[in-house]
Amino acid sequence: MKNKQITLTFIKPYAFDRREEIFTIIRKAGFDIIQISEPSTLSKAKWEMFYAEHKGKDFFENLVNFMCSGPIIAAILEKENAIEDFRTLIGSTNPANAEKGTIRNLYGNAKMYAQGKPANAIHGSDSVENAQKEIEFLFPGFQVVE
Ligand code: 3AN
Repeated sequence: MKNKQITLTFIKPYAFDRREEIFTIIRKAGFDIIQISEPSTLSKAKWEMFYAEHKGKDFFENLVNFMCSGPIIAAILEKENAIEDFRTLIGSTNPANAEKGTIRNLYGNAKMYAQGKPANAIHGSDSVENAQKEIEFLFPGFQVVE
């Protein structure tokens, strides 16, 4: 039996208008979209909670201000080895360092990122624990079936 895994993604402000193209890339890479949210703009307080682990870092204020500046669309994705494979598909955090052809390379804005606006297009959970926490945060009540 294949070992399926789920991960959490969202398209960030600035890349939101390119969401259809981005979801096409995600599907072509073999991910099943098992839940997708309505577009929504979350409050600064919500983003402060989501990114609580970065509180106190120099980029934190820019990060939460940028994230509440426009809508996101979130999705739960399923695939074998989803977490690691999705991180590979999106590329490095800074679009300037994101490998050619990755989503952050194609849809991030390195200039804005360098100016402190983290326009790196997309989020992907970095561990099983964080995927579960993030899914509970953005899809409250979603049942994670082991
Ligand atoms: P990733 O999203 O690649 O897992 P994290 O979790 O380290 O990266 O950081 C969360 C978000 O915070 C990133 N997506 C990015 O928007 C922002 N960020 C992280 N590190 C920096 C940094 N050094 N300068 C500016 N923004 C950053």
